[in-house]
Amino acid sequence: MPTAFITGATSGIGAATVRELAGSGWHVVATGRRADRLDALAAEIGDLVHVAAFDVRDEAGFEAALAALPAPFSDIDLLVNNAGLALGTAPAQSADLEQWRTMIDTNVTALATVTHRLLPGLIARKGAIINLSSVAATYPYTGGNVYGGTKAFVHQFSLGLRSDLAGTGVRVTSIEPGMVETEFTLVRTGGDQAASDTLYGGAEPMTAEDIAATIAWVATLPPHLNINTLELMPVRQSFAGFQVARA
Ligand code: NDP
Ligand code: 8X3
Repeated sequence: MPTAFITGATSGIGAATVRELAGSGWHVVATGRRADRLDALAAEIGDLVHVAAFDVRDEAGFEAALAALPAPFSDIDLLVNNAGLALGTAPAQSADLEQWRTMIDTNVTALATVTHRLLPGLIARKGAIINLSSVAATYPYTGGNVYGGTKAFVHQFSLGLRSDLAGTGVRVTSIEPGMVETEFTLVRTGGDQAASDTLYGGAEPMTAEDIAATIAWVATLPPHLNINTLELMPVRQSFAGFQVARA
């Protein structure tokens, strides 16, 4: 069975994707900063999972984790670039610059670094890359500023990879979900459970398992077929109109 390398596997979409792929017999490298979460995942799933705790922004930590991968986990067929976060909902003019930097470092720089490092092996194995973008890449909303910008990068980077990888057999997909109830809003609000419950309450949001099933579907399509971009929303979420700040 093939091997997947999943960033951000300690919660939400990443953890659900580990369960989904390992449940189908894949070998999975599950990564993230919270080692206790990863250990619990390994204990739950067993030998099909290899865990590696590192901060995705720490290139040396990432390299050390790669160097420690035993066979068959070292032969990566699928990279799921899932680690990411939004911080804050303030408009740009009152946003925290450090939060902007953290989002850019994690969602853009680290994602590009991981991809660059794993590309030679993915090309050798005619593998696949699945990147987690967002509807925030396409539809701006107040307070989305840099988060949306980072996810627009992920979208366009995915398409650029498709161009560059022409003829290699490597597939690249940008998955672009709307509301998925995970720890995402807890992280964004600094741990405000009430804010998270209010956002998702009555919205019938998508679940991490919904997105994991989509990732698994994309990853197991026939090798001649590439989903470029896949946008998903809960039925209860849709678009609002333009705003006009009248004089
Ligand atoms: P969660 O907060 O539940 O999971 C985020 C994951 O990213 C965690 O495993 C976290 O691990 C990891 N992560 C964050 N920062 C780092 C870091 N510096 N180093 C390593 N790992 C890191 O959120 P989701 O599951 O919802 O988010 C997964 C992806 O999906 C993100 O890229 C997000 O932007 C995207 N997305 C989410 C949507 C939603 O509505 N929930 C919608 C659209 C896209 P740890 O903290 O242990 O390091
Ligand atoms: C997460 C979805 O709408 O909160 O990427 O930006 S949203």
